[in-house]
Amino acid sequence: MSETNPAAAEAAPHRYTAALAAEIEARWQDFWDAEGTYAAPNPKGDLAGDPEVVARPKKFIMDMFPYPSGAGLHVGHPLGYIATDVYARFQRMTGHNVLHTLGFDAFGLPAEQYAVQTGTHPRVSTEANIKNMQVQLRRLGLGHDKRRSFATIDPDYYKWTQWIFLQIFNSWYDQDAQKARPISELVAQFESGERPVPGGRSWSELSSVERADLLSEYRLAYASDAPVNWCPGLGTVLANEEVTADGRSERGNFPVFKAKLRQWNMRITAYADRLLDDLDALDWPEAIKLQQRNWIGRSEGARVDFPIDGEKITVFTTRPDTLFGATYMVLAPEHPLVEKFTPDAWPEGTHEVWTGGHATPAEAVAAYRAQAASKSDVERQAEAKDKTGVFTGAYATNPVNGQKVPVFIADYVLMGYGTGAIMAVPGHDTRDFAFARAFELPIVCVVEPTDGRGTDPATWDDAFVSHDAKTVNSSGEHISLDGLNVTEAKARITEWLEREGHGEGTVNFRLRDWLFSRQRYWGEPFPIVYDEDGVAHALPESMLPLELPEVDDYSPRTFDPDDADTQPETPLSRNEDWVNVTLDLGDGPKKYRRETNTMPNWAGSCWYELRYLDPHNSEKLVDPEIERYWMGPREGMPHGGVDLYVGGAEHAVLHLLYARFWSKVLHDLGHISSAEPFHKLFNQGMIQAYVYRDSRGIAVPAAEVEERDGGYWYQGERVTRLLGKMGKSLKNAVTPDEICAEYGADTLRLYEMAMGPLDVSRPWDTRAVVGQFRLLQRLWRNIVDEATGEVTVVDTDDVDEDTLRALHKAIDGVRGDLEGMRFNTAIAKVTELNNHLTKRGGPLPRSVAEPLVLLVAPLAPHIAEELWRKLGHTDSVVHQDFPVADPAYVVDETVTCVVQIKGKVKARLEVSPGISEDELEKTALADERVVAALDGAGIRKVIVRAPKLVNIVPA
Ligand code: ANZ
Repeated sequence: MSETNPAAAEAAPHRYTAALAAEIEARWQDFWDAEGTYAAPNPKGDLAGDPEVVARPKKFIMDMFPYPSGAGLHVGHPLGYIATDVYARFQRMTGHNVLHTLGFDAFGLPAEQYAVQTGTHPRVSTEANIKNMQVQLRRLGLGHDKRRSFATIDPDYYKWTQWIFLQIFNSWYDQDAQKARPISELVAQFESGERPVPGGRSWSELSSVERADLLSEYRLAYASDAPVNWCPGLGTVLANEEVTADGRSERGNFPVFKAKLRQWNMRITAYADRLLDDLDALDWPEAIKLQQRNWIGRSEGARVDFPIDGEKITVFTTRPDTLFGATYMVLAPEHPLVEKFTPDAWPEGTHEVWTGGHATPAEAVAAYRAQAASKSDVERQAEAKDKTGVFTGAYATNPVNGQKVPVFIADYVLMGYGTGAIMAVPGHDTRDFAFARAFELPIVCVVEPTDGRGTDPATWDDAFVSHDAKTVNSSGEHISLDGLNVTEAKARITEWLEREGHGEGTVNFRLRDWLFSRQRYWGEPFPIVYDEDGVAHALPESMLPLELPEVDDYSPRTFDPDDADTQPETPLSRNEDWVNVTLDLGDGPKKYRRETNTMPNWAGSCWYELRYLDPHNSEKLVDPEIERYWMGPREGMPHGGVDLYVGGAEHAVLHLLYARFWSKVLHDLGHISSAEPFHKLFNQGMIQAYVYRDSRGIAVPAAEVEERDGGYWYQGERVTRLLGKMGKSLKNAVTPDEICAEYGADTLRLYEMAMGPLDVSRPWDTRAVVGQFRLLQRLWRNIVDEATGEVTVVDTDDVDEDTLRALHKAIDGVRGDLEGMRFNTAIAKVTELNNHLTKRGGPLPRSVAEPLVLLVAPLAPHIAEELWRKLGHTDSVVHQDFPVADPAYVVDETVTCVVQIKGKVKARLEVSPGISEDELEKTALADERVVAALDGAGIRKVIVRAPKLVNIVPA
């Protein structure tokens, strides 16, 4: 490149080179920091500021904050951060008060595992990683309000995470009011008798343990002995979401077992309906909304009771209309009623296929249960055709026709969904069909096939599944559904079931309560202590934050990964001095034991948007007025929230669902006005990179691969190339630091934004970066004399038409593109304008140079700031008004209009393509040549075909 050529450098000492970029960028970054250029004023409090700025419309623009990993950033990480920064800068230049900052999501396993390996305290390594990342991010020129940054590990921050936990613990969901309310209001209802205490006793008669147990049935955060995913290899329990489809831990790939443990849970299921309904008003990608809807999984159906031995088995079905086709039942192997109904011996003549060759039902059940326990829910639900199960020896009664139906256990029915029991309708459910065929169970057709297969299931290869067909074979003594369509039949049967006391219509959700305990060190301690009766007590707010104690060993005790009979042992439990405390919780000093689990990694990211608003408030999580200002509901945003949230699509469900849930609880309790955290969500694509592998399949350093003879070579060996993720392990990471050193941050920013539409994944190509560097060099050269460093701009009103058109078209296009987050096309338009100016040559008029610099400012802020200063301005480019196009120059070039008189061409006019018929007629008739040709003759008729033809018929 020319800038490395000493002769060229001598001839052009003021060329835009990497060295000059580095100097400019460092200087402006220092300036911005010193001036607080990106400080967004609050309406009150310690961050209050200029009322004129506060009075502007607000924009709260946010990124999914990073985990400060030890590896630092590669060029893929800042893609979203650069995009939000460009967008935020544009919003600042179009009259908004813009809040844009970035914190760190800093609790989590990697730091803990590093601590286990090296003995370094997780805080020490995490803080070092944060420092390193801050340096890397600062180098990119991101316009963050740094006063608002924090890390989730800061005690000042997690104090409020703990405080929110207590809010949730101390509240219950009032189904009538459809909102959370303080638990004290529930206690008052029990005390006054307004709400009867289950079991018939009065509140005052209950012991403290009984009261606590009763309340934990209602609390939104509650401890329960729940079946959990216990992973001995990691020494911790995992949320369902952290377990892979084949029943192993996502992290570490260890086996995961179902075990019963006392764990904290969050009753997110209480909010299922609202989490679903409120999605409608959010401006999110449809794909993400769909994933949330599926995750919540609302199913309308019925609960139906099947009598058995004077008791009943209740099933959940979405197809009560098929009740006449229910020929057997299935319970989940773990269903608590299994033992109860299992007889001592097989009924006379029980088929060998049903018994599985076992001597007694009890033996068959025990053997099958052991087999089922080793499979994950996902494996059990897989659509495999070979269904397994075993007969329990019991028969129940189909309430609709009195028929005896055999009761099986099979692992395709899950305990955690519906009631853990189903009525099987093999004619119309694929899994039931496969099972019925395997176990030689009757199959009845109750929904008339519409595909011509006929109504005899003996001839079918599969179930007939349809929601849009007529009911058949469904008439009994008490009710008939024949001839009704599915919807009508569902309504009729549900009404009958309710009337006869056999069941009721119900809604079922796939969503489960959120398992909230982790057996980890590096997380938020629970602000909970247990008294000598084991009753959980909330710590008072005055005891927050409850800080993490020092321990000798950070790791949870891990076990033989295959040993299911182990139990977690938490790191915090080893610090006996911390665990056993004497506290006065209002009734005198007493001995307590602290909770020794910690919160899951999701906790800190559930509410961080709120803390950005008022980060130093020591009295409140956030001041209500400040929250209302930045996040309150407004036109088009009925639930309020952040104006723009950018991050990866991998957070479609967990983080976004948990954060929505916490927002709703805080909203219900009156702490915040917004009921949704993120109004608009945007998922950026990924920056991919080529992975080169040798013949053994091992990744080789991408930077050392040569391309020749149509192939790729590493150390003389041919290697293969595939597009994949970027990262250290694939030896293809490129760091922003390298690119900044070679070209500067502005070039890196432009390159990342120019690579393609933001929501599309794109391959990184270091060799292409120079293209954007050249754009900046030409921009610089259009304004600055490379020999003297002087600005070449001239003050003149005399600007050629072509240049005005190029300028205003660019302004118009770039404005629309930045607003629409189409950064790649915005850069294309800037490039086009700049190329036009380069070709035009000569000194640039100031009236062109200045808007050009302003157009570039959101994208490449350092060079823009430098040029703005060189153009003689003393204030920062950051707060200038973004240029507005003159519409007169935006319309396309003119088109030629032919004017005819009696069919003969008399004149050609250059007109705007959008000209109206009236205007065109007037213009034609006023044209000198036309006036001359008419020579005073009157006009009979004018035919106008705008914009290309005017035909005049003289009188
Ligand atoms: C009878 C029936 C007939 C069903 C038919 C379906 C089709 P969604 O839509 O996902 O809510 N089911 C209920 N509980 C289950 C459990 N714990 N494990 C496995 N399967 C269970 O699915 C509801 C349907 O899944 C229910 O409706 C039930 O089968 C089954 F033609 O009942 B259905």
